[in-house]
Amino acid sequence: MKRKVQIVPPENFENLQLTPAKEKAAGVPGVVNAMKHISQELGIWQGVKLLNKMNQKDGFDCPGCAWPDPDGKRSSLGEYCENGVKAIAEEATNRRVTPDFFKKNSVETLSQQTDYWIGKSGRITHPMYLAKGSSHYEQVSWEKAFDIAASHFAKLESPDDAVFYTSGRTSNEAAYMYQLFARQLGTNNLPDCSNMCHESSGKGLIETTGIGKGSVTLEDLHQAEVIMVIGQNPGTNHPRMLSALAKCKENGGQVVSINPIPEAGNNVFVDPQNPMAIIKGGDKLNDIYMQVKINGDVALLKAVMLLMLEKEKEKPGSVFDLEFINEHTKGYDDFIKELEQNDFNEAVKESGIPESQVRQLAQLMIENDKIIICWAMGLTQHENGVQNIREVANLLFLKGSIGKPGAGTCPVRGHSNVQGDRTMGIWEKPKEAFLDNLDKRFNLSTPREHGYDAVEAIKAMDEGKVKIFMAMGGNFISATPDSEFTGKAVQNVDLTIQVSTKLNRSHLVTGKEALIFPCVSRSEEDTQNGKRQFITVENSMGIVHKSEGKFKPASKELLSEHAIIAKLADKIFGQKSTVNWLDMIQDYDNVREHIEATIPGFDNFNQRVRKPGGFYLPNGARERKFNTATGKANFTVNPIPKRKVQNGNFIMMTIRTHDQYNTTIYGMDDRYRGILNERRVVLMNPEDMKANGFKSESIVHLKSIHNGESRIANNFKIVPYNIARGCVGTYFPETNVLVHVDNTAKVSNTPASKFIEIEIKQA
Ligand SMILES: Nc1nc2c(c(=O)[nH]1)N[C@H]1C(S)=C(S)[C@@H](COP(=O)(O)OP(=O)(O)OC[C@H]3O[C@@H](n4cnc5c(=O)[nH]c(N)nc54)[C@H](O)[C@@H]3O)O[C@H]1N2
Ligand SMILES: Nc1nc2c(c(=O)[nH]1)N[C@H]1C(S)=C(S)[C@@H](COP(=O)(O)OP(=O)(O)OC[C@H]3O[C@@H](n4cnc5c(=O)[nH]c(N)nc54)[C@H](O)[C@@H]3O)O[C@H]1N2
Ligand SMILES: [Mo]
Repeated sequence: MKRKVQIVPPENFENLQLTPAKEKAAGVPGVVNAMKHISQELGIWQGVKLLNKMNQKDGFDCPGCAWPDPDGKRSSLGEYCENGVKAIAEEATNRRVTPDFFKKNSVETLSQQTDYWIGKSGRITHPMYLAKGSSHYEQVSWEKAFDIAASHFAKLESPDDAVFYTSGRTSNEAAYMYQLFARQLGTNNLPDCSNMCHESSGKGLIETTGIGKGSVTLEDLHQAEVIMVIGQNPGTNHPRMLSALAKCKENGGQVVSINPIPEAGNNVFVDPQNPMAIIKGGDKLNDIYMQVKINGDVALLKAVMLLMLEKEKEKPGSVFDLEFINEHTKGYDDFIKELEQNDFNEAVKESGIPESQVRQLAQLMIENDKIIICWAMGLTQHENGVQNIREVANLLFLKGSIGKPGAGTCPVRGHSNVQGDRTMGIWEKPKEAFLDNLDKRFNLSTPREHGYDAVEAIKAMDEGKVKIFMAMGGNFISATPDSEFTGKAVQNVDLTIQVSTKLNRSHLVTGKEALIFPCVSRSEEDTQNGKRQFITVENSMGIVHKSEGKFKPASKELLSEHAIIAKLADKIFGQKSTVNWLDMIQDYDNVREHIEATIPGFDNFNQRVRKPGGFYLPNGARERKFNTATGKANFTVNPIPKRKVQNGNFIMMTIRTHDQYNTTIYGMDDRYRGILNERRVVLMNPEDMKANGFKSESIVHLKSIHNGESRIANNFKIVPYNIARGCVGTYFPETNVLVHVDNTAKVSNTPASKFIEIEIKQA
């Protein structure tokens, strides 16, 4: 019998409370809020002990974001932020999901709960199995769990009928083993959360700068004359970045924020680790705030570059870095030709920003040449996401603002090791040279055909092509677009396997059979072969460093991700395997030796990573060595996007609250935005409310339209907010049901989660 599980979270309201949006980020309220979370999850003393180990050189890496730690001295108060504390509290919680919990609750009843409730039920303690047609998970031994999985792998007609998803928390070592496992099996079906995140950055940057990562270091941010923060909310999602912005300002730099809403951290920042700053009331971080329309960024950059060009023409060499352009770039003439075809007034209008402000920004660009552009999902999750990034690169190239101190590209990564996972080969489109290295090292013949990315994997599941779906972390059901469609697609799969720390919707909306492999988290001790192991991660700036868990695992039954992969692989490939799987978990140094032998930049890995602070990976763009197809930094042509919505409809962006980590809901408040105790809200400009007859807290239903198909989500409350006209904001994952699976970025195939055309109807 088919289980009737709920794919989309319930559409009930909590109890909305509106307060004024905050101007200041962090500070005392941040500390208080963080402490509240930690004491709820694990008690105050245990919490403080835990915090002291976070982001110290001998401690563990914060599982929150990928922002780098300072290279030099670390604060004795601990290098953490409010949201890092929440991330750790969530993972170190005392609550447990035991076999008894699963006995009491069927998957159907659990699926009727909100994601918040599901997540708060706690850490999973034992391997669990959901048999075909069964309503409840049952406890199984690891042996049995691996047997069940292996029997499915043995039945596969083609290795491409299996898909291996990765979320970005997995360590370098586990990621390396996981991709090797998939490739030994014979598939490149390795979609990851990056497909939904910074894929557009990777694609845009590889083409233009030759490396799919940013070029700057933390020190560069401190030295920059201008930092532009476009499409990013650092106050909530990368709070430690605020310290870097504050340093830049201390050194005389200026910060520009470009966003449809004025986010708290961009305005005033109070460093919670600096008592003086708390007393003083904080630094104003933002010199210019520009309220761009959703997806008005290319238009804005064009308008700015037109003004720069005008000045440059008056006196060649006075604005552009002609030496850099001549020596290091290709495509300048074509780029300028297209730029000149744009009408300045048109571009200004498309951006939604007053002309005087556009001129102000252009002036900054004309007068300075140590410029850094930081961005995140506000640029990548658009149909033209890749073009957005390419246009950012164009602006930096004009100024020669790359590969020198205080200048360059800064895509601010999401998950704490998402960048490292890619370096380790978690990618559906691997490079030949890397596969050749694997073949040589392990005596394999790895597949060359590219695999599915996240959206393609959903479509393959929908078409019944996928027999096994395995996920190394993450919450595929709630994180992916088109929830109903995706949920149904996943239910076509024969077996889904989740390697997880905490319960989430992906354990409830499953394949016909399902396995849960519970694993050790990053803050916990990992002992193999009687010896304490450490793992390594790579942060947003390409620094590889070690991380060692300090706390007792949540349950004695947990295995590390590494052990899970090794044992499963050993079971499947057995005696004949040319890869010695069990050897790798004798000591993770052995995995690191394989990494060193197959991935450039990891020479003397085991020695170098033991040095406090770790080491930088090679980065061509940082040294003006552009490893692109042309061997130069490539200018590109990116016309202003023409995507329009029908009259009366709105453009919706789906964003994070201050109280969530992607699909993990820490709490019900979006404190900085002043929206408390409710997630089903629509942030709308008061003028738009008036024009449409909505009042504060009016109840509405949302209908999205894409290529003539619609999707519906009911019950949201209108919240008056300072947001660009014609644009609205809602929270994900609640509104993922509205993101059509075909609404993706060209080239990167990233869901356009920041551009959804919707109709809003009074309930
Ligand atoms: N606490 C916490 N930290 C996190 C996460 C979390 O959920 N919680 N998630 C992690 C992950 S995986 C990621 S990828 C990052 C995400 O970090 P962000 O990208 O900062 O996260 P979003 O909430 O998606 O915010 C996107 C921002 O872009 C703006 N925006 C939307 N559309 C546009 C546009 O068209 N143009 C411009 N200029 N701006 C636009 C929005 O108003 C919002 O401020 O954070 C990471 N860190
Ligand atoms: N509409 C909309 N959709 C989006 C986005 C958006 O802005 N709007 N953002 C997208 C982005 S940027 C991203 S990155 C994706 C995120 O997609 P995912 O990475 O798939 O989702 P998360 O919510 O981060 O995954 C959380 C789960 O990971 C598991 N987990 C946590 N720590 C560990 C660990 O150490 N090991 C293991 N094995 N498991 C662990 C827990 O079970 C937890 O429930 O979502 C995307 N979806
Ligand atoms: Mo992300």
